[in-house]
Amino acid sequence: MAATLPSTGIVISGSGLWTPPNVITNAELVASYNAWVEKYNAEHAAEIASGKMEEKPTSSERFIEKASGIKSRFVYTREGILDIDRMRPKFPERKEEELSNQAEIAVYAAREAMAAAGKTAADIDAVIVACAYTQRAYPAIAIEVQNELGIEGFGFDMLLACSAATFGLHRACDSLLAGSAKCVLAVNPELVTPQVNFRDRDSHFIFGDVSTAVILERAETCTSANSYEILGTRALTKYSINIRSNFGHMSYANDVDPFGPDKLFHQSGRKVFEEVSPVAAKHMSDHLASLGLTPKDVRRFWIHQANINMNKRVMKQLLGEEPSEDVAPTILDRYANTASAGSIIAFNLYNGDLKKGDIGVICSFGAGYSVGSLVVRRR
Ligand code: CO8
Repeated sequence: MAATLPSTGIVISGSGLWTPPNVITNAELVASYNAWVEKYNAEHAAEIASGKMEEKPTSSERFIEKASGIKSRFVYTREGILDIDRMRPKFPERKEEELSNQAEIAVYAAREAMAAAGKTAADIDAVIVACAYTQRAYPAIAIEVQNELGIEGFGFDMLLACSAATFGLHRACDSLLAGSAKCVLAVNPELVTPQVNFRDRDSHFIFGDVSTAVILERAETCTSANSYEILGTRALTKYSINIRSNFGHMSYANDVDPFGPDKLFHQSGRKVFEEVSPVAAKHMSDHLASLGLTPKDVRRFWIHQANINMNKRVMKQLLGEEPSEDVAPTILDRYANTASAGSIIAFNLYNGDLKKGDIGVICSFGAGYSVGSLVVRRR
């Protein structure tokens, strides 16, 4: 490790996590999927027998756990997801005067992060809502969150799929460095189950809902007993159509089914696995080197949580060996893939034991493709 490390002078002074109260296990998900497949195949028995249609294969708990490491996921609501005549969550539409579902979960995590950082609304002057989807186009969810918390200043939404949270932290850090904000609340209300195709065998098991939040400020204003100095941030994007959702405002004018399968999450999972893993490992290695650090100098990696095998591969490429849970904790077994929030959940749950001077890396990777990292040091 270099004797003197560079620093941005910006700190993470607190984080928050809202975990939904509802769980769906792999067994429940597979039972529902397979019941739907059985019904589908029975309804199309004649076309399948004549070769006009292919029989749909069943899903399996064994495959899901082996291929992804996911055992269960938290969901905002279970209602509708396992019902084979619906297979999507049921969210009663709220009145325009009511708090939106996404702002509601953003506020839960935000309040926890503010308490951890010892901040009140009066201390904060910027809100970034960074996540894979926002439930409406405008007004920005961030402005609703700002209003609900009583924060003066400005707020905006930012979409970048799996890297939204880290890129949101980058924007927060840049705003603090530029002096356009003095204390930023960056929130990730990942309400993703409405975009999961629960009738797609390849991806019906991948996602869960969650909300995370982080407070960033200048070191001079930080009073938190548990804070992390940001040594540097690094971002990379490279266009790929291998993870995609075509849902958007153009659907109304496209004369297509606005709820068709391509409007939901879909991916070529194997290609993503092969293409993104080496990029993520190189990204972290290059980022650390630019700061005078090596992967071995890092006490803990809080990395994106999409797939256990992918995480192991990225970390093995980086460290030359598989990391222990202590070095790179896993949360996806119980949370599944929570879009951009995975690395922040890991940070929230597993940072309290680090000692002054310990180095950590927060890193996300996924759709875009995109990779975002922050190298931090415990204060
Ligand atoms: N049950 C049983 N068998 C199955 C199932 C299933 N459910 N699904 C597939 N199989 C079979 C296949 O048919 C195939 O059979 P065969 O060998 O006979 O052809 C076999 O299993 C192997 O299939 P795959 O090669 O596809 O399986 P993998 O080992 O690659 O595992 C994964 C599939 C788990 C999807 C894996 O490829 C993966 O996780 N890849 C990484 C993808 C990733 O991380 N993507 C990130 C996406 S998230 C993101 O960027 C944020 C987007 C915004 C959030 C959206 C929220 C809705």
